[in-house]
Amino acid sequence: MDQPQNRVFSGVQPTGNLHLGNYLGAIRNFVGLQDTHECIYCVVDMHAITVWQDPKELAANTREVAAAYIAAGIDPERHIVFNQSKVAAHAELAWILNCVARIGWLNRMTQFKDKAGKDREKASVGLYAYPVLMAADILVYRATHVPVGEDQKQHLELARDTAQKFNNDFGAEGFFPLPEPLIMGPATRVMSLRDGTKKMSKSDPSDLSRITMRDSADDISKKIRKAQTDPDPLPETVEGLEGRAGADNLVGIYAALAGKSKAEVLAEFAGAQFSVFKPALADLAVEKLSPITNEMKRLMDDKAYLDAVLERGAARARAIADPVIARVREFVGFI
Ligand code: AQP
Repeated sequence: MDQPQNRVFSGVQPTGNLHLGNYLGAIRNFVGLQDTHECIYCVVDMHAITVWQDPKELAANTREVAAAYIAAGIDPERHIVFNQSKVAAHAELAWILNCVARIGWLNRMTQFKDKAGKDREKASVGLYAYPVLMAADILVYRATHVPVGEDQKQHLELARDTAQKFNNDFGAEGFFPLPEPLIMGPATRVMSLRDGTKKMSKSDPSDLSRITMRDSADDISKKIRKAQTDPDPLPETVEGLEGRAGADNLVGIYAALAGKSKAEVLAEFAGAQFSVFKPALADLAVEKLSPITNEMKRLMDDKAYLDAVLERGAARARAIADPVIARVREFVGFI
């Protein structure tokens, strides 16, 4: 079986409130890889149900992520866009890898600790095993590269460890590649607008903490105006942002949206008060996000088109995954 050299796999959960962090940390980078890589972009609905999802909302949110991918510039004709639950090989490989990965590895995963919180006993088994399903998602396509935000780095390491152990245990040297994370750009970790020390996230109870991909121009301006900062003007150097989490976050967002480095942004705005910088950031965010938001809305009204994209993508995904899973069954000794 030939090993592809440049195959990208990544996914986003359809859990609603798709935000600027998902866009800058992941989706925008997905777009940029299309000319150099063979890309498989998944709406990971099986990951979403590791915490309770209303079934009707899950369906709508699945279409929303597909619409965001396409509106942001992913071409579903050249590359593969589909939702995970349509391709059974993800679940099948996840079970086998559950028997390869070790409990000690999962016990170290900080995302589970964060998401399960104090009530760990009541978290679903799926939430705990989530990183193994993620390993299966990647390995079932023998993907070589995985563009993700910073928060997913630890899960990627677990995927690499799992691939390596499978290859060793079953005498399958080189069968699963060790996937490389691609953590790209100045916004690999966009922080909450209300608390610059916390990641911007879909589940934050405060809507003011995030800019979503559905926000109107007014919403975006309002949220940036209310973003937490400090009374000092912007510094001249990146070092000057140390200990100023809110300011650092806004400069990082500006840099990512403008396609500049933080140093370049500071060269432009050094000494500026937030009363000057925030409106400039709001204008830039509206300029970059509004065309995507409008296209997303248009696509969301065309349910038949989105469903057809996902169906076709799933058929193409199965064509890659099925021979891999067939070979895995042989390695394991299933007849
Ligand atoms: N704040 C962020 N900054 C940069 N990248 C981010 N990503 C998520 N948040 C940020 C990246 O977006 C991709 C998809 O994430 P996901 O939807 O699969 O899951 P998540 O990381 O759990 O997303 P959230 O928004 O943080 O959801 P909740 O609130 O449920 O925890 C990934 O590549 C991720 O790195």
